[in-house]
Amino acid sequence: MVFLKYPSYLTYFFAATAAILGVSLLSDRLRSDHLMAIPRVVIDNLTWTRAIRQSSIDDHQYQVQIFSKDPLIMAIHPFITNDEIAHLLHVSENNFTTSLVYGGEESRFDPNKRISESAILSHDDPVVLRVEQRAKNFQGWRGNRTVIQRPTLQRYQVGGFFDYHYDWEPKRTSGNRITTFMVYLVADCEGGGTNFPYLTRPNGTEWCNIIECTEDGMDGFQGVTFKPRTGSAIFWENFYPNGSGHEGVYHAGLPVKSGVKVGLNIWSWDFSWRSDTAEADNADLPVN
Ligand SMILES: O=C(O)CCC(=O)C(=O)O
Repeated sequence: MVFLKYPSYLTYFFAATAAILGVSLLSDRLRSDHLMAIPRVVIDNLTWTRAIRQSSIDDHQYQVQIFSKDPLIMAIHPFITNDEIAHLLHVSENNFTTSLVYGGEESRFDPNKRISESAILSHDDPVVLRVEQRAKNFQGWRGNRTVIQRPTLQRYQVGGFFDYHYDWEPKRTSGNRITTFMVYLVADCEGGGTNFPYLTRPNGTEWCNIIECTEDGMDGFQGVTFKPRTGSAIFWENFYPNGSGHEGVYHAGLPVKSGVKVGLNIWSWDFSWRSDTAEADNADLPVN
């Protein structure tokens, strides 16, 4: 009996040790799987195109405030750094041309609707890629059919403006501009705010560093006017979830009264978007 007892104690001892070791190894593995799973999921969510995978990690930090939930409008500061601004201005220096408006089939200069100069940026520039990546990361995963249009600089001198409009293309039935970043690169100006006439100005003074709060500042315009602030961005969604355009994001670039304003448009296109009446299910890819 005694002889038999020892192996049995030893068995208990080894079994208990193995169990403790096993549990601790398993919990280590679970812990490390868990730790590894989180960044993997997040990185996948943030990864969009091959170009983005190849570009460097963007560690730019910014603060975001939700200005409106319907339509979704957010203020981001600083969306872009001073060095990035200097670079974008430098590479665009000789590329500005008169801005056009799109009416029907053709684009034309119409001084009653828009006075500014535009310069389209290249997707190949590493700083442009980084800023595009930032814009994509901000929006999370929107599917394989969402791409960023080549970002465009808009330069407004005194008297420059852009009349009220929507950013989406009303004639399209599939594929459209679903979101907009209006980024202020140069804001050495009086006037030149971005006005949304159908939005309601919040009570209180909390937003007054971002929007015009005084009657003088509103200058007779209705709704909400975002003040140009160097480095900051306003982001908004152009459509309701059912695919119809959101009237709340009708907007204008108000006249610049003195100085210069340079904005940067970053538009995301979603080629899965369908209008209410669309039958087509294969949209063309973007032209640029
Ligand atoms: O300059 C602005 O404030 C608005 C510009 C704009 O609406 C546009 O470029 O589509």
